[in-house]
Amino acid sequence: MKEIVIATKNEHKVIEMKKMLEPIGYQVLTLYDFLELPEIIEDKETFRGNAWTKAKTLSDYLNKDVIADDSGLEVFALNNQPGVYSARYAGEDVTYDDNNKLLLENLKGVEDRQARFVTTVCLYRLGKEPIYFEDYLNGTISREYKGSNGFGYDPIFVPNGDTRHLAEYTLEEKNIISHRGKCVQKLIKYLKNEEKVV
Ligand code: ITT
Repeated sequence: MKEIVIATKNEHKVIEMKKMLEPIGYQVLTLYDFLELPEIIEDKETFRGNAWTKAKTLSDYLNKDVIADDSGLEVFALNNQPGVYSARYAGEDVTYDDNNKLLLENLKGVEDRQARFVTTVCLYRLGKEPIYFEDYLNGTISREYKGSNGFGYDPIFVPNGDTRHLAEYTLEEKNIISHRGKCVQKLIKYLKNEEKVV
């Protein structure tokens, strides 16, 4: 069985990835499986740069293959902000609600509320070139909050073609259309095809 490390402590991501990778022959390890980990500074200006930094730092330290992802929200009228700063838009150690409030404040009086979520996954394997997968979820930023599922900007994000806010979706519904869900599907498809070739 091939070992692969998922660079996250997010329980939801762990369960989802295990479910997809184990059936195709991977033993999935997570950051919970290691007592000591290096400090990872996500200081790049792109999602790809941050996903690579996370994956490379861990792979070098653990001497194992690693899958890392980075995600965020790009608002077109705000020059694609908050982007890579999505988690700390309102500052360090802030809540999701602080970030949402600031975003709505910055969009006051703005008519064009188009935005997209982005996920980039980096597959970093020892002795191989890193491979990247990217996907998006397009939508608009609402003026009011709705729903209590999900996390982050979900209560103020309305996917294109729907009137429901993302925080009103069940996890299963969100995974089918989401930037992260689709990106992970691309990764799995790639690994499955590779299996067939080898
Ligand atoms: P990791 O430890 O896995 O890096 P993180 O909180 O940094 O967790 P991400 O890199 O996936 O998570 O996302 C960065 C921020 O972008 C996150 O804190 C949210 O504010 C926002 N975000 C990302 N995906 C989102 C989603 O599906 N729904 C709402 N907000 C999201």
